[in-house]
Amino acid sequence: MAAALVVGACGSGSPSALDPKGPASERIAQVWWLMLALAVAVYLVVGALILLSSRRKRAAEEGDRRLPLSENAFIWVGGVAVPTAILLVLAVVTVSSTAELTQADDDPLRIEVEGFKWWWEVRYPDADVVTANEIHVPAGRPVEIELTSADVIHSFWVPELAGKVDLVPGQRNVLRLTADEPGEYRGQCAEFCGIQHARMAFLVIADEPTAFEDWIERHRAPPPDPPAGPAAEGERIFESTSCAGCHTIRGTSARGTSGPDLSDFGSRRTLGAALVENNRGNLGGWIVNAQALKPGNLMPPVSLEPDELQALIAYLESRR
Ligand code: HEC
Ligand SMILES: [Cu+2]
Repeated sequence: MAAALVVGACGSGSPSALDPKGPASERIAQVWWLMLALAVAVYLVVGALILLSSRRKRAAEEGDRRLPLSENAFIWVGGVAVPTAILLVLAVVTVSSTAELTQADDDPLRIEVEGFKWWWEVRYPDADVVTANEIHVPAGRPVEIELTSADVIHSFWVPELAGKVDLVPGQRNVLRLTADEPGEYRGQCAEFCGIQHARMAFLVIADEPTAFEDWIERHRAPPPDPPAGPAAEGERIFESTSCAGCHTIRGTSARGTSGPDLSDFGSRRTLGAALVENNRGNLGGWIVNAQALKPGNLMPPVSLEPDELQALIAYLESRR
């Protein structure tokens, strides 16, 4: 019953570790199913023994003292041999699976992810590209993600692609994953890290390999020409107000590091660590008062004239 409920709850809507989309999660799902099968088998056998023992008692009262097994043998088999065998099988399977999951691949794509309260910085050290909250990877190619944290312990979890690995300040942990097919895979911080822990999500976006190369090239190309029209005014406002103190935009004087890099913000699908869709309405609402969408996050409300807000929106959406 409990097992049926768990399986039922896992099958719907939100990403499930039982719906693997890559070799690492596939392996984890296999171990999960094996554990479930063994647990169900033990449950059924114990249930059957309970029924049997209730019948046996009645038989004994009637003077029939035949036993299928001596009491000692029963304890040795049911209490020692069988549990040892089950635990041994699970130990071998989990240890060998863990070893397989941590095995280095040849020529992986290297990515660094740093956790912040409550968002993710994403760096491609070999291409000198920095972005946030959305991790582009080439489908079919192994990826090696080096994880660390700027503040407290976070945990990186993309259920459809891999297991969880913690991001620990001052330490570098490695997670290896491959996305078999192009697609969008939702990730989530899986270690309680403060008030907006639940809204510390992200996307892994697996692109066709050529589309991924294009994406990297676009991001490492020299910064675009200074924007024109309202976006130009937006850049001036961004650089001359508090925004630049917390955010970096490549090719401008904005070099802040306490908020996400916004160099490519216009090409992101989401806003606020995969909280809402990135569109003009949500962006305007976020800039004026990010606290309304994500209470307690570390971006303060900003007071702006309506035309300044429009200019900032035009500017950020122009950065792709
Ligand atoms: C005190 C530092 C600080 C200031 C000042 C600040 N921000 Fe932020 N900003 C942040 C932090 C921190 C986040 C991440 C919040 C989160 O998701 O938890 C953020 C997130 C954002 C995001 C969403 C990024 C994403 O990909 O999710 C945008 C857009 C943004 N800020 C724009 C601005 C603009 C425009 C200004 C100036 C009007 C500004 N910020 C001022 C700290 C700041
Ligand atoms: Cu977190």
